[in-house]
Amino acid sequence: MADASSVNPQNGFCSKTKVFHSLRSPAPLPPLSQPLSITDYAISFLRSDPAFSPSTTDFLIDSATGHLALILSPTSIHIPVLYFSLLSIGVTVSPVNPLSTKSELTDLVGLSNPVIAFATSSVASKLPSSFPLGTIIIDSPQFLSMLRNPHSNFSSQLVKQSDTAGILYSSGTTGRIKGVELTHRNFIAITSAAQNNRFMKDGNAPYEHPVSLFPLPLFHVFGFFMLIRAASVGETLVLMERFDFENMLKAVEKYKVTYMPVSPPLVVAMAKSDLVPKYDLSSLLLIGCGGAPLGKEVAKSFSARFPNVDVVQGYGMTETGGGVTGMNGPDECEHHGSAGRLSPNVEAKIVDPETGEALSPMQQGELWLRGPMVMKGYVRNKEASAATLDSEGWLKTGDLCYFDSDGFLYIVDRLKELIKYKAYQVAPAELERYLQAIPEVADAAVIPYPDEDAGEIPMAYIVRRPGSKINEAQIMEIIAKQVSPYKKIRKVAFINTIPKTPAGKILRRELVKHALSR
Ligand code: AYL
Repeated sequence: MADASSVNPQNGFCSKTKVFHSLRSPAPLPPLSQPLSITDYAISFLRSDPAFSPSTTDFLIDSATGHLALILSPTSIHIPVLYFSLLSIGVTVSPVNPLSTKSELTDLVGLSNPVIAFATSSVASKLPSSFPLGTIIIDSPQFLSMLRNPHSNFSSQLVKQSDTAGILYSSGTTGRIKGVELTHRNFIAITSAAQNNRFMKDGNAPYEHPVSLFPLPLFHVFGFFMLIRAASVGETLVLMERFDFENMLKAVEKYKVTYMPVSPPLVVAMAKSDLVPKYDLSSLLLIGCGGAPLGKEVAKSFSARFPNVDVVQGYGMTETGGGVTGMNGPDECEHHGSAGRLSPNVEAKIVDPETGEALSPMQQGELWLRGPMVMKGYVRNKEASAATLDSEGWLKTGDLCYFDSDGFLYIVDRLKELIKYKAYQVAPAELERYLQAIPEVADAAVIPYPDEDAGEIPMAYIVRRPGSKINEAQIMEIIAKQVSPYKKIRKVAFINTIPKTPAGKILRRELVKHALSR
């Protein structure tokens, strides 16, 4: 920790240590030795509501505590209760995209080793059948009776903050998908940092009747974090089972929604769509946008259409359990291109990727983060964990960034191998594996290609085997059958050789340049 007096009060930069600190006072955290689940930490507001009693049967407490539950379900009103219940009895929660294919699910199950699965009847058949405690169907009487059993004698004193609370999935900076291990302490820390960050343009006044609407899925870190945050600040939550833009507008009007956490394509749609003027959206006060870059021009055209709605960006990663910047002062709404200021308890460094040297404000380098919200590591993957977390606890984000002289973070580019289709992660290495398995393909590489609606789409460069006439549509169709819809390859180009380093690493930047110059 830097000596507080050496930290610049304007931008949080400590010139001695080259570390950036939050300008806000540290958020208080409970002593680490106190047994505490994220449920008990977050839901004090809900506990005072007599209608709410998260519970599970004693069967689960005896047999699943300390183990992992896989959850495969579209958003439903049962999901928050299920997450909070399982977390309260020390079951690790691992939510998965319900659109995943069978082979993707087999990979994930192999990674995280669940003892039980919870799934809706519409998707359960995609799961392997081999869970020791079976599969519980969420839309069944059995599940509902579990939720209605309020008399569990489990002692929440048994959950330690250092226990694993969630395993979410990310491809990290390189390679294929990994299980991100997040502890109760990680979620307590990210929640405590977010608890006091509501603000309005004219000061720090909290909203009188906060209502938030999630158009985002609850299996992704953004939704998971926003759910815990909303519970912990006592917001009314409006959830959407299936995203539909017009239904979302209707819900804002009907429930007088004040706040929406969204990803960039939704800000684009709100700024442009002809449906917007049909609805009374005057309750909206704040849009929090994160997960992928939001263009400055998009933010400006949104603000022109909604002059009374603040737009702030937040930056975060699965590996930090939620957002580590954003909503840390009213002036963030005036800095459209920035991802906001650091939240309490987060430290940051900007590191020269070549020399490893820590840099000053206005200099670009890789963003490194440290704080109690940073993941424990990638589950059963020591190599990737060691490459991402250094011995001093710094998380290497793989994002090229800088801080300006007022402490605002700017995300310039991605150094890591990651495509963001909307806010979803697509790992090039995973698609390359599928492409290389096609007999007519000699070699392949996948890169991000810019797209107005999605931000980026996965594009494949293919080297055909001699004599092969396989075409763009055939390649796209073969892959579409094997992956979740957001991972589909949406553009293909043919090339004679894939450019590589002498060590065999794909030179993706060269391919991106090539794609853009076509
Ligand atoms: P993951 N601007 C630009 N890129 C961003 C931003 C942003 N505001 N936020 C995230 N990214 C990119 O694990 C960046 O490359 O989590 C980062 O390394 O799917 C990567 O997305 C992480 O992708 C919030 C705000 C949660 C954000 C999030 C994280 C969602 C994405 C809660 O309040």
